Amino acid sequence: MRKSYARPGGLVYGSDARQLIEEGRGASLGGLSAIAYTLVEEIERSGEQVSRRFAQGRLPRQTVVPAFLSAEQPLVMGIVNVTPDSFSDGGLNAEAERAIAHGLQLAKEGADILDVGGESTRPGSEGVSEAEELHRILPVIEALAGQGLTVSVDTRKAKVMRAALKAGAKIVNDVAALTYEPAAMEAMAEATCPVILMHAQGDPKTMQLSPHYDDVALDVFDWLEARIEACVAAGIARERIVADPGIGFGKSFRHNIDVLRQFTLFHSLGVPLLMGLSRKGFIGALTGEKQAGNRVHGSVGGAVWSALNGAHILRVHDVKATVEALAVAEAIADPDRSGL
Ligand code: 9MG
Repeated sequence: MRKSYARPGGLVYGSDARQLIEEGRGASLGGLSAIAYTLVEEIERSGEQVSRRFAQGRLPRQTVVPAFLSAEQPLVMGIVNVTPDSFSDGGLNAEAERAIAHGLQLAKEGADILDVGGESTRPGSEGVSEAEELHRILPVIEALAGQGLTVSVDTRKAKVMRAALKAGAKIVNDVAALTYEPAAMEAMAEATCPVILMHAQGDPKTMQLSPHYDDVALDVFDWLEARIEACVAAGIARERIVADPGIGFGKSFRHNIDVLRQFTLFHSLGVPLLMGLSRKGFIGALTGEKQAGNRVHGSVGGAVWSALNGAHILRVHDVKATVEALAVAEAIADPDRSGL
């Protein structure tokens, strides 16, 4: 089967981008006001053959940035894991107390969204029961949302989605893109909140054993496109959907690099994009840092790359470092706007 794709290129930033967009000589990347694309890589795939050439052109579908995001700069989503710690004394939900304090600290550092999750999705990890997941996350969501903070819930399960929304979460982040159980799609069709659909090949327990793609960026694109269409058909408005290529989820080192290098391709989906690469294994492979906690600098480098390629949300552990790095990149691109 023959299929065409379009990957924006020739990117221009800041005041130059605004001018090109205004004059119609460039188009807004992902609906963002400070990034313009001036070229499109036309990609044709037929069986195993892929041809590529840059040309003047526009994407078939323009992303409209919904009100919960910003058309000016990416939002920073801080990661709040509520998973057991071997040092915990087993006291009255000590994990929740620690997670709440951590979430408040990330908000202080500039996180726009706090992503609360109670089930590890790291490679090789086992799932947890619905009851355990709820026990872990509900007090944390209630406390953080109660402080007026925007909370997303990181879960694959319908019952957890519903309970989290009731407890004050405003966004659902699903690493299984509503495929874990049919009820997840039903829960989201009944809700009105934004939903993040992430690509994964396989499940967390086995996904890194032997990931395979014909062409990783195009295969992930096709999969996300099909998921978006399935969600729209099920009654989830396109305006509620954010797509995420799922770095580290059933992808080798080289797959991750290829997805990141061609990240602008995903703007052709016509929905906002999330990038999550913080502290992941491929950053460790590139920097030589075996301990995830030592991967801050490499992660910030990847976050800035993603921002410059039009990510609407960056999911990160290290909020302060990311916010500061983005401020530098934004000021260089647009000094007049940053009040310099
Ligand atoms: C929960 N989680 C872990 N990694 C993630 C990523 O890259 N994206 C999203 N959306 N969620 C993630």
